[in-house]
Amino acid sequence: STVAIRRALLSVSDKSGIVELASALAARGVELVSTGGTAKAIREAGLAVKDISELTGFPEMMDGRVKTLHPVVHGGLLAVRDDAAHLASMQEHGIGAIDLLVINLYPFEATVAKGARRDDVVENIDIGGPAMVRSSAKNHAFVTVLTDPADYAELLAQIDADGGTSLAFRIRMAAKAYALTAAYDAAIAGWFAFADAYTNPLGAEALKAEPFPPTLPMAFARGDVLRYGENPHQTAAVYVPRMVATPGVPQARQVQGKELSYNNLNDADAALELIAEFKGGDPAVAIIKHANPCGVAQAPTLLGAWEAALACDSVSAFGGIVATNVALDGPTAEAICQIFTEVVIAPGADDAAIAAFAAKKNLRLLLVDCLPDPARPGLQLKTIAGGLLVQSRDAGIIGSDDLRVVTKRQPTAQELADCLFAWKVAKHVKSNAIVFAKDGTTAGIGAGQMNRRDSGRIATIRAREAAETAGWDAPRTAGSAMASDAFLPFADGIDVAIEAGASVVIQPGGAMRDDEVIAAADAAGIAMVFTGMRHFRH
Ligand code: 93A
Repeated sequence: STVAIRRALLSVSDKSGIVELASALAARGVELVSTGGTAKAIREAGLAVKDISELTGFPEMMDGRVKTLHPVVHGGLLAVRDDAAHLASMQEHGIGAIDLLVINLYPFEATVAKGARRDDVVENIDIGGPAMVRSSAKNHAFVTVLTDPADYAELLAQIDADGGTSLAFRIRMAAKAYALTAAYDAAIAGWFAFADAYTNPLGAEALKAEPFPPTLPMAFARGDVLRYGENPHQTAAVYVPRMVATPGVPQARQVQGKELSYNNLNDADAALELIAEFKGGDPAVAIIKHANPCGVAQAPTLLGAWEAALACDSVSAFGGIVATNVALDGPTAEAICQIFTEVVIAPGADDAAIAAFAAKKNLRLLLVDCLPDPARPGLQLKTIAGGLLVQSRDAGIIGSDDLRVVTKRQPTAQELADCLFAWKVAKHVKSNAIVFAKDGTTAGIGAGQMNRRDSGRIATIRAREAAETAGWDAPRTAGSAMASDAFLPFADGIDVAIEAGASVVIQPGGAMRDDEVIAAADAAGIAMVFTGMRHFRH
């Protein structure tokens, strides 16, 4: 199964090591054929090389778009060497066998990465290269294809040892070749679906017409392999888009601390997405446990926001994930270090903050360049038995203009502010979600229950315990806003708000019994606003 190399086609964009390889091949009696730039480099080194145009009888044309797309090239790569009919065709059409293809493709990803113009990116989509890679790899019984300079030395070693390449080597190189073309096309598809659509007016226009790109799974590449998954008996890895449109936790810089676990990544993402809702606003802190917030607060200072967020539920905050919407400062970092924290993620940290965290060796400190845009488009994936669910991410944002007051009593400006705060948090709480908030601080959060009343009860209990711990006269739910992530189906949904002492309710509305729910609120003197938008999160 050893195949001797008599003629080689060299066509590389990355020319590292190519002159050395060409000279080693020439020294072993191999005839060299090459495309424009590669031929030039080899010729300049004083070696004999035939131009591809001499083989094809056509000039390299159309800015190089058509150089190797010709039967004399693909016939030479694809012909089955022991098939009489194939040999007859070669004879008839003057096609010579090509035994070795040395190639690498136009640098598509590098061109995107350097922020090139759209037409430059498009020009860097290699067509002839992948075609030759696939032809050679298909015909690996006879042809060797090298797509990586790291394999040049092994090729020469095989030729020197056995006079040619082994089938095992050719199969290994063929597998690598198809992995390359698959990844290459995935990157192109990913660029069209993600990067181009979000960075280019042209691409954005196209996305509007096709708002749901189907080109998605191959757009991801495996990143880090994790120690284990959600539990130690599960294996796990992070996959990152080949074209990153929105940097997130996988792109964050880890300043210190242990390796990130699967749960760390998941929780840090929940923290980052929640705190991004407060991008550009007053300093805010979110403390996350098991992907749910246990305390969120916004205050004039970051330290104030931390203290308020912690006071919401200091029991659950133990071992939590903390996110801030502004750069960390020394006093806040020192305060965070007072309790056991798994991960801190922030858009920057000053020297004093970095120094404070350094004392906590295990704490993972992650810094991002900027917070993601909560309104950005994007896709969410979830596997189910036998399939994959894909949906656009929940980018819905409610402002005061979107609210419809449905009760006799109009909410005050402060109540409306509390409503919007509670609503932002509720969007990031697993359903069923009930969130009480007052003065820019969550008062009680109830998450993930199978009925809304239980979530309300839990939120109330949390608020009562927080008051006991802090020594407040009353739970913060008194005079608070209550947010419900989905509509209150029955009038008794208001009971929880009444019992907690809430003065205003924010909810989507749209239930069959809305009239009864509104009447119950009116009877209790509670103001209520409808958002017209639901935020289920499962
Ligand atoms: O524009 S192409 O898609 N058309 C072709 O026919 C073709 N043949 C080889 N690009 C083509 N190539 C690529 O040119 C190779 O994949 C390689 O990356 C590059 C080498 O060109 P040069 O030798 O001129 O530097």
